[in-house]
Amino acid sequence: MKIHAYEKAFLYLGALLLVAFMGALTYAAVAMGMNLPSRAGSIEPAAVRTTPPFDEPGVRQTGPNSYEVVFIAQMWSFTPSEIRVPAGAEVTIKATSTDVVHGLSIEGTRVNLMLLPGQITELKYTFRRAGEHLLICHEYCGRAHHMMGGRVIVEPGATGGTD
Ligand SMILES: [Cu+2]
Repeated sequence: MKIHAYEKAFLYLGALLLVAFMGALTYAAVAMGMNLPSRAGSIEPAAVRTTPPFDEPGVRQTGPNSYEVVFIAQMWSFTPSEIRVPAGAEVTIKATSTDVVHGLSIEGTRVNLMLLPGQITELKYTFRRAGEHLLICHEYCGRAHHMMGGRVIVEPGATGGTD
């Protein structure tokens, strides 16, 4: 059986694209350090406020240029509702919900998390530029969902400027 030349070309093209996309994914994950929000453990929703690290929500420095931010989401607010982190630092966000499903989105960034009761969600992120971002819940969570928000203030970092 003879394979038409065009058919063969398309087969090669398909294979080539697969390799190219796998390469792009690998590059993003390994070289650029992009990672998806991941499930970082389970937690008893009723005991969130007494379970570390959620017993002390907020920002804490964990290294020379790394920070941990712990958020609790509940109807209809975030604790804390305002955080300050330096630009250029590696920020590990850990968050969970005490009641229903909430979302945690930081406007203008790729931070977009689902917060499920019983689950800890984690994401590493670096804010490149100083500035202010809205923090919003993007998962309808009841009557006052539209009130559920806050602010993320990125301060000029030691390493970066305000580019
Ligand atoms: Cu909501």
